[in-house]
Amino acid sequence: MSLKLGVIGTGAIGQDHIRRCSQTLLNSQVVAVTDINLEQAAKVVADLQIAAEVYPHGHALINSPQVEAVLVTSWGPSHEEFVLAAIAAGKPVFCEKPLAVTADGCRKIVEAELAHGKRLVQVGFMRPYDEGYRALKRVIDSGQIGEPLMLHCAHRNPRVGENYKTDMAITDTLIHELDVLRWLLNDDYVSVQVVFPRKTSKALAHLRDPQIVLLETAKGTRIDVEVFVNCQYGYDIQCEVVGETGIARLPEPSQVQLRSEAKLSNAILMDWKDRFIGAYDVELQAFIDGVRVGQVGGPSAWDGYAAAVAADACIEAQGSGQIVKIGLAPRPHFYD
Ligand code: NAI
Ligand code: ISE
Repeated sequence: MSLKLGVIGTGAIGQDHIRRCSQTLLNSQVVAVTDINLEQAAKVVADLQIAAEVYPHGHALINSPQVEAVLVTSWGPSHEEFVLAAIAAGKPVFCEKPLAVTADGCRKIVEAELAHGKRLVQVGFMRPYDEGYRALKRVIDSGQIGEPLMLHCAHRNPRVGENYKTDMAITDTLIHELDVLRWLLNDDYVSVQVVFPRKTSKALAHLRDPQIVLLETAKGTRIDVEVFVNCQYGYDIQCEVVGETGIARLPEPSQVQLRSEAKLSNAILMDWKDRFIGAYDVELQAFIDGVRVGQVGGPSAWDGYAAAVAADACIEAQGSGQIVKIGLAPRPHFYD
């Protein structure tokens, strides 16, 4: 039997996830959708030719007996409310990043899940499902480059819209590194500083872009992440791990190498949807399979909380220019 899913939020990633759950993945069926823009929700149902009911709001969808599990793909500030409602209804919930826009919000979700007594939440951090990051982790874990000492990373988007503010470079963009680098290194962050290089003329007046985020982990590994969201040339994710005896780099997504007109070239992708398409498929199939056997896994509410604690410190560091401590409480055994 297919898992009956309800999707809250039919914008860019909502549509993408509805398409993949309806057309690409196994054992899932989208039976309910909603959005504050109900016309858009109805249009998505019609365009994708799925038999899904449009609900008036997220709470009606969560509490519908038709819905067995919930996907939250609405704007970040609405995530906390919907995830808490899904936990209260005892329904598994896949929530796009960020789990909540503040660490306090994530903490409430962790506490609600602990009180429920069983994992219900998977956070949409897809990078741990990306083949390239998985290969990089295998090399680190094998000991082939010794202990990781430094990481040089970049998160570049071609451009962003006018609603994108300076703090979103942390909560919307860097949040992926804040999650995946903890997972890659099996370590937690202890401090952060944010520095701003010369501003690009391609960014709108209100946005400070690029930024360099300097993190330190509990084991003493130093990480620099360049966040540059108006780089123009492509969607480019880089990660280089410098170890004691060697260096390991995140592989480039595979593209045809072209010899033409006296040039040797490789295309660079322009869109996050294409760069991580395989990872999105695998993360959601894992959620569906997990729910069907009663075992939700993958990035947890605790991982969402840990990333949010670091994000809060990064935002403070953006404002002060100082080194800010990152204090994460010990992880409850529930999340081991
Ligand atoms: P979007 O703006 O294209 O779509 C968001 C949709 O949510 C809109 O249609 C809006 O009307 C709807 N919405 C807002 N509040 C709502 C509410 N209270 N109830 C119902 N619907 C509501 O944004 P996008 O790009 O689809 O992002 C959505 C979420 O997914 C964000 O949290 C974003 O950070 C995350 N995201 C994750 C990505 C990833 O790589 N994992 C990539 C892109 C987005
Ligand atoms: C977007 O919301 C994403 O999650 C993308 O993966 C990220 O690259 C982009 O900066 C965010 O705005």
